[in-house]
Amino acid sequence: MIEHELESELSEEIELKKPKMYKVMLLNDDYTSMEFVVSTLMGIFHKSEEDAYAIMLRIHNNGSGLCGVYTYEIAETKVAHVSNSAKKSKFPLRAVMEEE
Ligand code: TYC
Repeated sequence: MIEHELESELSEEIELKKPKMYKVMLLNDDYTSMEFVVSTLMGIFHKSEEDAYAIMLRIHNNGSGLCGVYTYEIAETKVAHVSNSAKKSKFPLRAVMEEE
């Protein structure tokens, strides 16, 4: 087998074992209530109330904060759920994803 074939098989195998991971971050804004952010972190990101409160404060103080690290499709779904839930409650809360 020629060398590049071996190499691509090897890298395919590595990709199967270790998918790219994506950070999902919430962004601060001036209008979303702190309570809504805490609920979002508990409901969508499965944080405890204590962790959710600490993460919400970090976002409020620093502009953004890490909510979790997921594979591409799960991260996309989290971002979409935040967007739909915020829209429903008329808050401008936004989540973004970023390759780790
Ligand atoms: N800054 C908002 C306030 O003072 C609270 C907030 C926190 C909004 C985190 C968004 O991702 C956010 N009500």
